[in-house]
Amino acid sequence: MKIVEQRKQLGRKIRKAKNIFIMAHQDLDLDALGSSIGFYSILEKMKKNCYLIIDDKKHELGVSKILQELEGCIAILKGEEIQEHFYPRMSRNLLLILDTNKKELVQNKDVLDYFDEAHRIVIDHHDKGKTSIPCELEIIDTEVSSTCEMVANLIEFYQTKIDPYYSTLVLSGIVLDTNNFTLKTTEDTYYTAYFLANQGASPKKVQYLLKQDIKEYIERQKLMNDVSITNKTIAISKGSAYTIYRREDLAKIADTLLFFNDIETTFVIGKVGEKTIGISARSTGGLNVGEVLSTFGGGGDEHGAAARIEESSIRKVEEKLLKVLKDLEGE
Ligand SMILES: [Mn+2]
Repeated sequence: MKIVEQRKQLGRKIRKAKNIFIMAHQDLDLDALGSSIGFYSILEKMKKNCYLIIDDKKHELGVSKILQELEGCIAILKGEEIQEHFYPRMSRNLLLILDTNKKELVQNKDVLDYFDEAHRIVIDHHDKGKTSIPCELEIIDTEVSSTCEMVANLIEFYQTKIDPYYSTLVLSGIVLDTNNFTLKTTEDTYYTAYFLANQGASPKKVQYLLKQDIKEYIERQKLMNDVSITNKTIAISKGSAYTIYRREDLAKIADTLLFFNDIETTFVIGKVGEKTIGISARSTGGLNVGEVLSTFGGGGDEHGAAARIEESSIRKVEEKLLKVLKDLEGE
């Protein structure tokens, strides 16, 4: 539990700060939002002025339910508003970056410039890459299921009394990122879920937050119409050449394909823009999908990875993927 090991440095920075801003990745999901709110409630108990920075224009279903329910309970700012209300770069401002460590993925890139390296903290469970945000303190634990699990460990360590509703939100991030405790789930993950349930988290409410839009679901399942199996264990699925999918749809189908017998690695290829192809990959181990997709300029780790390829086609990307897989096999 890296977050508990590094809690002293973290605590020191938090104690010195007066205004603390929490910013997660674009296209907030339940892990990004749940961990932000979990952290927010720790900071509130420490009597800090805290703010959530949200610039997303559209929210997924679960996130918009939460934001509606929380209306008026938490302080939310747009990135540009920081400048209006606070002196940027003031030494008592602190930025917490959650559930991502990459510059291009945060809610608002400009916000990074308002804080120098000593006043930025990254807390994340994704691998680092070329575009990782420089900061004095980073707590990155790729062994852990989710950022929510990290924040829950901190809540437990500090024995912060958190509202059952907030515990529910933190649990929802764990359920999302582990795909219902099927991926990256360790005994610690189950323990954390137990801890949160003990704090009043409601599994029923988590299921409500995870409910999906049926039309989007049906659209997304079409990504499974064209699946081929290579080397008995690798499933490669392709989207229609006429449909543009959301990145998270590719990821969700990559998760789903892992549910099938013998399948250990999955790749989902689909259009994510007019001429942009996305690939999302998952693996239960054996084949390092982060390594595979790095040949496409993507990033990730052995369990999950993604890449975007500009000016390409599904067919070209599939051909290259098959070649990369063949080369790896020969090694
Ligand atoms: Mn996450």
